[in-house]
Amino acid sequence: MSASSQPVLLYGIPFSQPVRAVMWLLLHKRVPFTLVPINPGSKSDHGSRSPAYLEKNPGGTIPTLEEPDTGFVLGEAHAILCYLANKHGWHDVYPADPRQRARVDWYLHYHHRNVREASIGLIAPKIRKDLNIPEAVQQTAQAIFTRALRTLESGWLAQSRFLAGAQPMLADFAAYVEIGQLQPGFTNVFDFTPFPNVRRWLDDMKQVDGHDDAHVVLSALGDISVEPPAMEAIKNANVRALGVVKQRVAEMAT
Ligand SMILES: N[C@@H](CCC(=O)N[C@@H](CS)C(=O)NCC(=O)O)C(=O)O
Repeated sequence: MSASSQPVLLYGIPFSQPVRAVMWLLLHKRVPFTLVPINPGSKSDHGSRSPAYLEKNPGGTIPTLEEPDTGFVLGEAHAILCYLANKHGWHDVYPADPRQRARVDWYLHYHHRNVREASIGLIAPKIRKDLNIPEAVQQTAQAIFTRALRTLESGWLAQSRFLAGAQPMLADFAAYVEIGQLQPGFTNVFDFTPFPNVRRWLDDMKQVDGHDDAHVVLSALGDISVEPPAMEAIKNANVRALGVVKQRVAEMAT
């Protein structure tokens, strides 16, 4: 960051999987940012469906990135990850070589309606009781997610250590925030026993710099497999995670 530039704004909350992917990349690369809390789905002033937020992101979802210096605003986590990597020239996570880069893009596109279904099938029913997600929708989402995980197990992660090669890239950040949240130690709502390659990859991803700080919200919330957490517990976990992010960003300046 140049002396005169202001930190980028990231709108969202740490419990959101796509917000976490962007947060993690920024922490990993030690880029200062301000996390502006926005409640997903809420029409209140600090909600993703408020008129002010919809002006920034017409889709009404978190995350959104804003550059105060340029006024540039961008939605969609994967577009944000790619933009940040392009802007900063982070070829280690988004290679310059077109074919290597395309392998990262391949996963980023595959993620939606496949791995991303974990949140609909396994997390939202416990965290967002207000959504009343029908049982049939939950089961379909769980089946789609499990099929996608089998694809990762026997394809992507059988061929390489990480999803797009020998080192963690944007594809891995995007996939881990969705898959990793289900592990024992976090929500513990999925049995990974039949997926040894995925388990190896999860362990490798835990070593990636910034992992622990980006996942404070999940370690604070803990196991939700037996009892769905109270709203207050989710709120407290988000508040604690916001505090840690603020602290880490403050440390970047020293
Ligand atoms: N494809 C979007 C999905 C974002 C998304 O689903 N965000 C959720 C929170 S995890 C949200 O904002 N939901 C609020 C709503 O849909 O009203 C991305 O990757 O950025």
